[in-house]
Amino acid sequence: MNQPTQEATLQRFDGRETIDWDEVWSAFDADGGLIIEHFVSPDLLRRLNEELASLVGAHEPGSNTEGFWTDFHGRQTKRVTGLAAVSDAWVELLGDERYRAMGDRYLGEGEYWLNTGQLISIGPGESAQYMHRDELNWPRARRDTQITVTAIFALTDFTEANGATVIAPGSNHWEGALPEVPAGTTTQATMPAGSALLYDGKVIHGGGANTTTNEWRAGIHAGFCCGWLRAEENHQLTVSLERARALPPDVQHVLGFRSYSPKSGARLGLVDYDDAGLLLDGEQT
Ligand SMILES: O=C(O)CCC(=O)C(=O)O
Repeated sequence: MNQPTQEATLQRFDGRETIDWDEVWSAFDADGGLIIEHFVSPDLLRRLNEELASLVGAHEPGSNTEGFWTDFHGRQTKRVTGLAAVSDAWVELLGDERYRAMGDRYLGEGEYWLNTGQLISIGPGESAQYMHRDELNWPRARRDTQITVTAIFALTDFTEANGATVIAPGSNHWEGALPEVPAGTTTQATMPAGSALLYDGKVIHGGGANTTTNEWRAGIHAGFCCGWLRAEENHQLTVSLERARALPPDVQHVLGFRSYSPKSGARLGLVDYDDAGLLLDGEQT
């Protein structure tokens, strides 16, 4: 049923308090998304913004790819990738156990990659993004299989005016590859800087319009995808082996510098028919 059954809204939690994670996951399952305000500590938020400021400053809005992707990307939007190569603060957040719990729960413990860790800065005058499901990155995505889950970490306040993510709660249950979104079924993920929007790859959403004249809405769009899928971002070409060697093992893994080796048995992404991590640990050259 692709119709609203109640007012479109997302449940909210407060990261400064003790969170009942069963409640978080039941909101995730029911609505396809939820907000944890104050997820990132003020100190980590400050370091993220400091470390990423020059990258964003040096980046031009818009996309190099013509056609559909120009609109999807956003003409007034900056998208910066390769963050793990330069930001220790991002590496720290990437290892956050509460964030990783989402991947472990929905995709299997340690059985997923960072799909992309992408700083999205929506600029003044940007129009609303095409509404989509993240799972449609992979054309054979099935309605009954969970292949991707995402967090958007707010680096600035997200407001209705500056482009807070538009989301249709409950659309994770809607039938069809990309059904129409009826009027009245969406809400905006407004949240203070430091908050996290966690959502299901099946939920229909998109960046909001930025109707301000001078505010940039910045967040890190950081999804996980199953280890048997090709990730959107090619982390192994942007993070050097030298940098990778200095990262914590769980971050090495989620960036694809270690192989996919699920409990069920398969092994993918090998080097010399062994775990790619051997390249990092010095047993291979
Ligand atoms: O920036 C946002 O709020 C959402 C962006 C998004 O969904 C995307 O680019 O895939």
